Amino acid sequence: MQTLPEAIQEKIDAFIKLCTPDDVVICNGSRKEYQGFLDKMESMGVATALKNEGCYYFRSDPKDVARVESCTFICSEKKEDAGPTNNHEDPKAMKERLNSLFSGCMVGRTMYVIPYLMGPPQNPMSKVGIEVTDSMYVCVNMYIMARMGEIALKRINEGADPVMGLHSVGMPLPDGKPDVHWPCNEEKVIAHFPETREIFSFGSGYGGNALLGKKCFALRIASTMAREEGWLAEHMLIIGVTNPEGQKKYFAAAFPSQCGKTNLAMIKPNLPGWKVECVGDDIAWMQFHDDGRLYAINPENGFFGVAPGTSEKTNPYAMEIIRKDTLFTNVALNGDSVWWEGMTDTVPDGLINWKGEKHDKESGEPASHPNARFTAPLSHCPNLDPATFSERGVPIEGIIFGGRRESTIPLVMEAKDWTQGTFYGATLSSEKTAAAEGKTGELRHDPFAMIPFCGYHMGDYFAHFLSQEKEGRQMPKVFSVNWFRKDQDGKFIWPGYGENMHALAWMFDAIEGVVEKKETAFGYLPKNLPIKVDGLQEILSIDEEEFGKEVAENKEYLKSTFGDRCPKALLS
Ligand code: OXD
Ligand code: MN
Repeated sequence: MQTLPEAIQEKIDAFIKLCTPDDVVICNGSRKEYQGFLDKMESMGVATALKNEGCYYFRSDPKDVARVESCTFICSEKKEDAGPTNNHEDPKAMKERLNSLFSGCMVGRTMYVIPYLMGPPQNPMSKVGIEVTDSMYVCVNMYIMARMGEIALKRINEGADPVMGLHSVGMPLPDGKPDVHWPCNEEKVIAHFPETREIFSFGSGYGGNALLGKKCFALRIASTMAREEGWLAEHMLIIGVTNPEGQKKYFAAAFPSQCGKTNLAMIKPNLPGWKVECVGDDIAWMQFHDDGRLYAINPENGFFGVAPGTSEKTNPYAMEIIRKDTLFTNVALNGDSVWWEGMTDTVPDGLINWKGEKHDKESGEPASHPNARFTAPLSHCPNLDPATFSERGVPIEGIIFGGRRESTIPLVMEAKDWTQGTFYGATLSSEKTAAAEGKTGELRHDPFAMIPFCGYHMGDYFAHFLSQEKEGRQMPKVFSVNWFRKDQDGKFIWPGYGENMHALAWMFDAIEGVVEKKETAFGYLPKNLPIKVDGLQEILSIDEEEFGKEVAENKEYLKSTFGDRCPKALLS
């Protein structure tokens, strides 16, 4: 039996009193425990074992398939501290609502207490959390995505203060009522209390709504901790790039959801002599050290990647990662293996779609949900960077901002200074995708790709980012990229994937100061790249008039959205 420090036990006792589960289990995070959960779910018909070793298939309720931003709240004491881009609720009012929602919500279920560590065990930047949940699906996903059990308990017992999270699928089972394959509730609430560093999530069992270590802790709560403590919690991948001479530089890159972040994190370069290694594909915690350099860690221990579109062509490393020990959710079943749109050119016969029905190829409906996911261990990544779990983190020399834009934004450009770089981040925008609810295709402003994930006022966030520039610090160079420009016929101009290495190599050499650049008021652009692509010069240039208009519109957006809390330096 595991024990917890008294103060933490008291909080858990309060959760038990509120949720009234039939049973309580403190997870030890062992492989045996993990396998036990999977076996149990398999016997219940919730998980399907697949042909590949350690691989399982899950299907969610069709009403629970993505993050629910409309039900996600920042409950800061003052409304203005949540800012105009978050839903705000008064903490007392929200606690009342939560008390009523959570009251008796675990009747007939077991409560699992998951102590977990975000970040490499040896790294002082790592942080602990406790997720209390009634979902075994959450337990097995947390096992992969975080470091769960003893490792975190040890830190907690040594005095680390965990971020507390209470999660329930919101479907009690009174009087022996039978369970359903994916319990959830029509009413969903994902509430964050930045001042007390607590998370309450009700009604959804899916992804970022339910795996509280990820978006809720590592971004929303961590961003508020980072602001207070002077570091950065960012929606960024981390990669190490090595040039043919063997020099290495690390980059962090922010892209809105479903813009190819995982693919870039695992890029197999199509440029002789260059190597890219992956530290993380979604979240970076970064801090300047005494040597004046910015160091980053990946707080996660796994990949929660979007499956559709992943193939041998788009992401061969991901295809290798998911060959074993992987959980698949909402993909299509293909006999005893899985399939999704984009995996192969032709759709196999006999698929079972993500809703559990025979797939009708003629229907025009996809067989997998567009936000179907794989959950797989970081350690399976064939190009995992050797410093991923280091005590110090990795030194970041370049920060990249990229969106999905059909026009205007060039393939790659370099900001002239940190302020212009912060402007690139603050004005990031992208055409909408399926990771969150809403209409796809619309242009959405997504500063720093953090709109759904910043735990406080974005205007203050910009100021915090700007304030990182200090005497004695080696500021990373900042870049903007866009792989998604289209020609007049609506076809993508840039081949993308492995060829994105050309842009990475240019950025690497720009940091080294060994490239030829075109100077514009808005940043530096490559004169050329050693690749044959129709329309290359078009995407290596900006139309200064069109770009100037975009900049003016962006300033208007920043002013009208963030008002006085938008730093003046971004508006001048
Ligand atoms: C994600 C997202 O799930 O950004 O990583 O939506
Ligand atoms: Mn993400």
